[in-house]
Amino acid sequence: MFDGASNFSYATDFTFLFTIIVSGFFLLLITFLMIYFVIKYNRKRNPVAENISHNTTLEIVWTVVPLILVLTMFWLGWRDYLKQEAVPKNAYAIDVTAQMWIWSFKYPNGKQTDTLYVPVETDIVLNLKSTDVNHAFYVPKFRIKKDVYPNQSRKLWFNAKELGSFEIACAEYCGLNHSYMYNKIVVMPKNDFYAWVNSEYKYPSEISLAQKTSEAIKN
Ligand SMILES: [Cu+2]
Repeated sequence: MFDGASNFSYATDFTFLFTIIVSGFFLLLITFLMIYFVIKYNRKRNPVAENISHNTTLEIVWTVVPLILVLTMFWLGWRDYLKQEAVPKNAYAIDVTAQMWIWSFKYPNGKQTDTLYVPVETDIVLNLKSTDVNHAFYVPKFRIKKDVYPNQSRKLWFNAKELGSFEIACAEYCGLNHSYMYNKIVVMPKNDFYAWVNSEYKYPSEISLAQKTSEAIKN
């Protein structure tokens, strides 16, 4: 948690943590109260049942407090959803095609690869398309995921904050070799990316990429 590598990761992790803390707190509280009441009001100690009608203060508290908490969860999710849907106008566009069972990526100049390369600290928009069934483009480390449908183009944007290589998965079971759709997204220094994308090479040299990435991290 809080080790994501995109502009969305912190907010997503925060929402997740908030939800877990609230849920954990109430799990403990309710379990504790349940056990406490079972012991306190057991038959040996209270042979005659009591008829308790109501307690207005308590009822207001247990209505208003959870209401505020769940509305906060909703608001956190909604706020981040809106940000994720608002694609920046001049984002760098890459076409992503999903098919059984491979991803392919096409850059604005027509270059095509089966690993996704992106420049660091740049708004990137992916135009997601499928040629056959439903898939889902998922980058766990970036906390982004979107379903990819046939006959529909959907947009997913992000800004990578860390250099390196991260996993892409298909998160929608799409057939026998669904697991083949594990892939990599490589975040490169900006200059290297543009030099590579405009070159004739299909793949950046792994060695120079690793060197430059480690140099960039040092600086
Ligand atoms: Cu798939």
